[in-house]
Amino acid sequence: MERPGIPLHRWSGIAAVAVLLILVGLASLLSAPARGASFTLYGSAGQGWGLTPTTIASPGPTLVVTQGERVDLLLFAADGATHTWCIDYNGDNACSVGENESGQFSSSTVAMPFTFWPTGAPGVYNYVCGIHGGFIMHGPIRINPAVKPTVSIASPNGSQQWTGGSAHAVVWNINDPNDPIA
Ligand SMILES: [Cu+2]
Repeated sequence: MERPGIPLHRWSGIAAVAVLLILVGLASLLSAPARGASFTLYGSAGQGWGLTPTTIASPGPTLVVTQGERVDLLLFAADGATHTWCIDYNGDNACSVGENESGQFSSSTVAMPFTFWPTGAPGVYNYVCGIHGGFIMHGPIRINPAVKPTVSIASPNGSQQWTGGSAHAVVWNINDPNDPIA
């Protein structure tokens, strides 16, 4: 459409600048490091779980994660025995299919990394060992519901008349309670 005082070809240039700025903004968001929960856990068949090898207890430490958000575990076997780690969604003191179970780990010095996305409904469960069960090797894990991030455009607000040949900032505010961004 033609606007008084601003030739049509200028609008395409303005649009290009605006699109460029938006793309730059998106790129900086997408390249931000993935955020989520990460824990280091030491398991022991006779003692339970701990965040360090000297703080192993039963129950183990409370873990808090968010539904659908990435969780990174570093798993050690403090007693050198073979263990797995899972979330006991069905409460049977064992690891079943669909319970976010790790692979086996048995080293007290070399961590086995395990990344997963909690599949269960928000709530409090026990994490347990798939080999020794959850009678000693258990601890609480809380899955919080995911909260959708919000974004709003602060500028332009619809009343600006931009001309070509100069840069204009496209400003937005983003809020993500699960992954706060400074
Ligand atoms: Cu075990």
